[in-house]
Amino acid sequence: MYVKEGDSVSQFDSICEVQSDKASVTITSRYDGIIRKLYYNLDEIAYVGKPLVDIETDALKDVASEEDVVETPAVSHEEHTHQEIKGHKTLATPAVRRLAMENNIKLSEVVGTGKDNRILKEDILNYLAKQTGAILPPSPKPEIIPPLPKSETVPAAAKDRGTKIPIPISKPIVFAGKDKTEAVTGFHKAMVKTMTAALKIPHFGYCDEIDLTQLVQLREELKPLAQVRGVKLSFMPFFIKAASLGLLHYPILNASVDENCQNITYKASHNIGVAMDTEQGLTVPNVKNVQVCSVFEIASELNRLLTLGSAGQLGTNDLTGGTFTLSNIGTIGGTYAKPVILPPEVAIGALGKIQVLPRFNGNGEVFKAQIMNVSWSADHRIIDGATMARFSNLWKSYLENPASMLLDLK
Ligand code: CAO
Repeated sequence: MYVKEGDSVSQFDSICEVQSDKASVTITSRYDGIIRKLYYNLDEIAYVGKPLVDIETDALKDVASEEDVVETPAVSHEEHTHQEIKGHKTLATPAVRRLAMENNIKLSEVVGTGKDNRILKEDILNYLAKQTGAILPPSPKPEIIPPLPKSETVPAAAKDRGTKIPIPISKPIVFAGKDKTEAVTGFHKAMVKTMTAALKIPHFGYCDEIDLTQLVQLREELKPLAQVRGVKLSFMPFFIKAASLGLLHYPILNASVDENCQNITYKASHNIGVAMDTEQGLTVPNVKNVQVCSVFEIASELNRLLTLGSAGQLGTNDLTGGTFTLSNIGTIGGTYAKPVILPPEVAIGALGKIQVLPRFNGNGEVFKAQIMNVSWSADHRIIDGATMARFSNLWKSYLENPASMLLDLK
């Protein structure tokens, strides 16, 4: 809530933040005036179409009584509004305008790539990246790029990833002897809806371990190159691209079924969802059209989604249309998981923590291997175990021999 009763507001001033089960949206004032009534307290549930706030406008003050106030209704979607700048109208959503405002960007200087030249979040982020690099991680100067590591039996990159995972130091939460009840809202509400629907799906589980020794080394080599181009390269882009290459052979895993399981729709796009742990809770934005993206492009898009996710600013487009999901719980910890399908999708994979473990090489010698476990869940009504296993084998082969991906990259 950005205002209280009695406050003066101008057009486009932020009034409050509304979190739906899909996205977080800033509601702005359509009028210049004085806030006369707030219909909700912080954290209360606002109803679509019902008034959110009464604003007494200057025009009404002159000619009308106290009751003549303008109601700003709650909206369930991103509200599209016009902004008059330097004599021409700029189309942008309140969330986009807020992003621009927070970064001191004049909307009139940004080229909108949306419908009717509407300025999208992407346009602001691209503008920022071009102007200042403020949203993307800062690029290190070329001279500090370390030389590529030499090939060794044990990769230079090999290190116990387990020790790298930060343990957050948070205060214990104490309820002082009294129970606390609160409404389930926002992303949690979305989780209730999706997971209740998922319960109807008979899940088939399949797990395996992946030797990422070569990939860990490769990423270590590519990370500084990506950094020079302003992008943080984690393991996810490789996991995502390998999944897409696998889906090309097993399209049934990138499909959806209708409610009564009468029809299967094979999706043309590989819109791969990434489970993201944010301050607002679990959310799953997706990287669109992975089948035509390079690993670098996926990394860049993931950076954008992570930036927006941590700011609670993911838009509806980023959060809808997913066709397959990966959940990298290993960034937090754990070896195995039991992922739950996100309907209408039919498959999901959970990735465990990469650990240094002893394994045997082809000569029977023990070496330090970088091991990660994967746990798949698939809709057993339409996907059989053998298909899931074959897909997993293919995904695993790309990641265990990352050079083999080159053969299939377009
Ligand atoms: N094991 C060990 N380390 C890992 C790892 C794994 N499985 N996956 C990534 N890492 C490393 C990264 O490489 C990175 O290391 P560097 O700083 O050396 O590059 C570090 O962990 C942090 O990664 P990141 O979080 O910045 O980026 P990411 O792309 O690897 O992960 C995301 C992004 C969204 C998957 C992650 O932030 C996240 O939210 N994970 C939790 C997902 C979750 O909650 N799943 C459960 C859903 S069901 O409730």
